Amino acid sequence: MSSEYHSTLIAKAIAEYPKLGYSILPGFFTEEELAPVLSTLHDTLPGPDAFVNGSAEFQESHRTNYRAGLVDWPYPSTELSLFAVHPKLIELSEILLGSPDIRMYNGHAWVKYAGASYDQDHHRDYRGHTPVIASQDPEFAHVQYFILLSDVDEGNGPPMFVDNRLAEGVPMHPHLAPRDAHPEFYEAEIPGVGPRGTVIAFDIDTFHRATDLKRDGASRYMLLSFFRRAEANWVAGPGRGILTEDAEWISFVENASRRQLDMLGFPAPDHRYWTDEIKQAYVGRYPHADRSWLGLA
Ligand SMILES: O=C(O)CCC(=O)C(=O)O
Ligand SMILES: [Fe+2]
Repeated sequence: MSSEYHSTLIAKAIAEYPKLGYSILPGFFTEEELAPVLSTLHDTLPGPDAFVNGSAEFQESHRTNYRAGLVDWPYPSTELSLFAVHPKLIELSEILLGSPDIRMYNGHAWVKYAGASYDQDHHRDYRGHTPVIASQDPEFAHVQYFILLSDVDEGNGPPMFVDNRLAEGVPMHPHLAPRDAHPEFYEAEIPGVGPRGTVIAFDIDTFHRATDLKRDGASRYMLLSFFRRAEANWVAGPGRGILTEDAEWISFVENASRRQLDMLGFPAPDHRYWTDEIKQAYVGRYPHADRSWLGLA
């Protein structure tokens, strides 16, 4: 986190994000940091040739459902689950949300293939994040990340972003900005391209859209991770959530740092919640988890 290049990316995000509503950070994650994630990626998502070589049924599911390649956090790969709350993302979120008191509230891993159709109108994403309306008050801020796990260029479906200053005064509802209503968004849109390891941070009120993968045989791998201010607890994705007994969840907890557990809302180590009885039961529930922060050996 201390490299000079990383510091320039943080400075870029601080300068751009409040103004544009998004910031594209190429090479945010190094090849070294990506390696364990890429080597286990296909435990969670099918491979790049899965569509081309896939059964008629596989192809049909991807053609008719644009989310067919989407898997909700926590993932079969623990490396990937932990990556969703990578210390560098936590650090960036603290900066962009303006507080250390934050949560990771949902995430997805998503593969897309040329041949399926993904093209969207510009939209804001809050409907999938809260049953109410996203607030633009900084105290209740969200930040969304698209983390590119494959190189993305104009040929493999870059997401497009609209400078938030163009959307000033546009009410939060309805969430869609169709082409005939807002042609200026489509004329000025910026593609979210970059080499794998690129992180795109964007705000909950930022208009953006998906595009088709135009190059034959192309695929695109992306991780989505969403953070919010802790107090904005009306925000939570409709994904699998954290109330799960699945092996994916248990493995995540048992391998996460204490700071990563903070992101999921685990009470702080010194919180009065932690009675001796609760500590013992917690250790029973997660037998392989670090317990040193509970004062237990
Ligand atoms: O996958 C993408 O490029 C963007 C998808 C998106 O914005 C959405 O489905 O809401
Ligand atoms: Fe979206």
